[in-house]
Amino acid sequence: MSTKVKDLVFPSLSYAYDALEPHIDAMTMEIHHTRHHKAYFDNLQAAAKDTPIAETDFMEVLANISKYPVAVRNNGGGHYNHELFWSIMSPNGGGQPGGALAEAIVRDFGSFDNMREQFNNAAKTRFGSGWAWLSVKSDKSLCVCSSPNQDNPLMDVSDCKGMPILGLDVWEHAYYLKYQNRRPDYISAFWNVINWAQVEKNYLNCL
Ligand code: MN3
Repeated sequence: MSTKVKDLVFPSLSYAYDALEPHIDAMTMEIHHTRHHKAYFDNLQAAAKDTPIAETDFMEVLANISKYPVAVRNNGGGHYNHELFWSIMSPNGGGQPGGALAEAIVRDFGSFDNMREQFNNAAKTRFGSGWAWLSVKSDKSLCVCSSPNQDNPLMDVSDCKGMPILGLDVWEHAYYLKYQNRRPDYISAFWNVINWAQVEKNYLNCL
């Protein structure tokens, strides 16, 4: 699916701001969506306005991000990453994936627990602000990595290129109100709200 930058839409959430309580609190969700994500979206549109970027496919922009201004890298990444993040969480989340994704996780990590441990380590050890990812590489294998700031594995600047199917925001704005400096507690809580049905859909779209 291709969407020009100017045709991107700021997404609404498919659940209420308090729906992920107690794991992610309502105030964090509301501020994160309506202020942080909205600012990335608006700033991306402002950077693209009246330039050829507005008419360019958003995925093409991300794939060639080194050729674009830093405002497009930060805000384009910010928009993409948050839209994915909202979609892979659910008040009915948690547990473990099934089907083809479960099989691929065992194939590539040995077990679900090994994958979770690698993901948690990537999220905990990302210094400063960034994201942890579960991605599908070009050879269709799964990999875990992290990226700084609003970068992601779609970008040509990434050292772990792939199609992200699960992402965790580890910027302090994602957890500070409830967890303060306890990033590991926030990372643990995240596993209770992962929407595995959506992650599996994302995985199948990569095959
Ligand atoms: Mn964020």
